[in-house]
Amino acid sequence: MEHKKRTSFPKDFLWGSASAAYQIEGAWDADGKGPSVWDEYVRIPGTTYKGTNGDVAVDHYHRYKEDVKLMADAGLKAYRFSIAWSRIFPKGKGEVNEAGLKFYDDLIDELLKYDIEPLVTIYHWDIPQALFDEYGGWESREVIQDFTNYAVTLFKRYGDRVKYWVSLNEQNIFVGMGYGQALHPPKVSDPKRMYAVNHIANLANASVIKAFHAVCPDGKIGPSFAYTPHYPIDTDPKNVQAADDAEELNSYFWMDVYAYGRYPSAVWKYLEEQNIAPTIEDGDMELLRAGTPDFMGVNYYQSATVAYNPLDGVGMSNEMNTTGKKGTSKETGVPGVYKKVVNPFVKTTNWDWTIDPKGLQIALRRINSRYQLPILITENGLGEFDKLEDGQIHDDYRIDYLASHVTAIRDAISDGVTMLGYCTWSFTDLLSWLNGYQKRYGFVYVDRDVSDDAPMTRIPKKSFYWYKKVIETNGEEL
Ligand code: BGP
Repeated sequence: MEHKKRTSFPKDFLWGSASAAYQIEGAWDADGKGPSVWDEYVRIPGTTYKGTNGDVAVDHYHRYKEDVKLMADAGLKAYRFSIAWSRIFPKGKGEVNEAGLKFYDDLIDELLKYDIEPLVTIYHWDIPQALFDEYGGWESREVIQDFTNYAVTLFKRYGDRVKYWVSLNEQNIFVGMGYGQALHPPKVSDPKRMYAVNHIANLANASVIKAFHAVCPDGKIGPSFAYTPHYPIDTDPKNVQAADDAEELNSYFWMDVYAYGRYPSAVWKYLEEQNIAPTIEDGDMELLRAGTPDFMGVNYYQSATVAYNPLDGVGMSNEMNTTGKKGTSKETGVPGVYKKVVNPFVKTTNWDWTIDPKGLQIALRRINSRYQLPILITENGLGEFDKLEDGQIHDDYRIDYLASHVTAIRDAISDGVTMLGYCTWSFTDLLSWLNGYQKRYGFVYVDRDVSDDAPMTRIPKKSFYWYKKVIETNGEEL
C-alpha cells in the first residue's frame, strides 16, 4: 500500500542492537564457566572459516563497560544480548555459578545506568556440553526441565530489572543447521532426528514462556524466529504453489506452533508420509497452547525466491558460502516441494544473501495478519568486509542497507503493524559463527581478524554516527 502520509515511529520505540554471548564475550572458560557445545565444535578441524572460534571473541567479557559506554554514546535505547547457559550452570543443571550470575548483574546495571533497556536472550545456541554428553542435549525430553530451571533462575535474579526476554534464538536455524545440514553442532544430517529435536525445542520454549508468565507477570517474552519470506519466481500456478509450500514448511511450521500451539496440517501430513513426524505424547499439545508469546521476535536478513521442484529434483546442500566470494553458494531445494532460484529484482551481498528491504515489510505484514502479535525485530543487518582507511570505516553500504530497512519498518507501521522495536545486528563487530571475523556487522569496528592476539581496539564506523542521528530523530532522519 502507498500512504499519502506515513505514520511516525511510536515514541517509546526501542532502537537497539543485538549480540550473542558466544560471538562477543570470549573468556570461554573464565570464572567457573563450563564448556558449551560450540566451545567443543569449533575445535573439530574444518568446521569454521580458517578454524576461527569464540575463545577470546571480541573480549566483551572484560571490556563490557567500554562497550556499554559506546552504546550510550550512540544513544541506544535497547541492547539485546544472550546469557551463556554454561556460565550460570557450568554443567547445565545442579550447582549455580555465582560468578556467572554476577557478570550479567553487572552488565544489566551498567546498561540501566545509561537508560538502555536490556533485552535478554535466554538461549542463543550454546547448550552446555555436559547436557549433550549426559543425554544428547536437545534430543532428550530431559532438556525441557533443565532449560526451564535455568530460565527461571534468570527470571528470579534479573526479572526486577529486565522486562523483555527472548526465549529461543532462531530455533529453525539451530535445529536445521545442527540436525539437517550438519553445519552446526552436533553435525548431524537426519530429518527424523531433526523433527524430533524440533518438537522437544518447541516444548522447552513453551515451558519457559509458561513459567515466565507465572514468575514475571508484568514482563514480555517471545521467541526470535529467523524469517525468510518466500516469493514465487513468476505467476505460473505451480511456482506460486511452491512458494506457499516453502512458506508452510520453513515458516508457519514454527510460527504457528509459537502463536497457536499447533502444527500446520499440510506440513504435518507431509512429515507423516515421509515417516519423519515427531512423536506427540500426552500433554504435549496442551503445553504448546499454554506457552504462547507476548510478541513475535523476528530476525530478518533476506527473502528467498522459489520455483517448482519435482520429486526427483534438487535436494538440500550442506555447502555454504563462508568465504565472502560472491556466487559460490550451491543450488538447494526440497524435492517435490520447492527449489531456490535467483530473483532478478534483488541484489546480493558478498555472502550471497539477498538485499531486500521490501521483503521486511512483507514479512511484518504476513506475521501481523496471521498472528496479530506485536513484533520486535530482534536482528537485521549487513555482513560485509570493512576496510580501515586512515583510522576510519566509511561503511556507506551498511547505512544504505539499514536505512532502507528502517523505511520498510515505517511502511509496515503505516500499514497498521504494531512494532515494539528494532535491534540491528550487531553493535560491535563480532564472530560470525561459520564465517570468522572478516564478515562484519557492527557499528563499531573491532581491530581483530583470524588471530586472537590482536589489539581489539574499538573504532566507531560512519554508520555509528548515522544510527545516532536516526535514534535522536526517532527515525525521521535517515
Ligand atoms: C543469525 C544469528 C546471529 C548472527 C546472524 C548473522 O542467524 O542469530 O547469531 O550470526 O545470523 O549470521 P552470520 O554470522 O552467519 O552472517
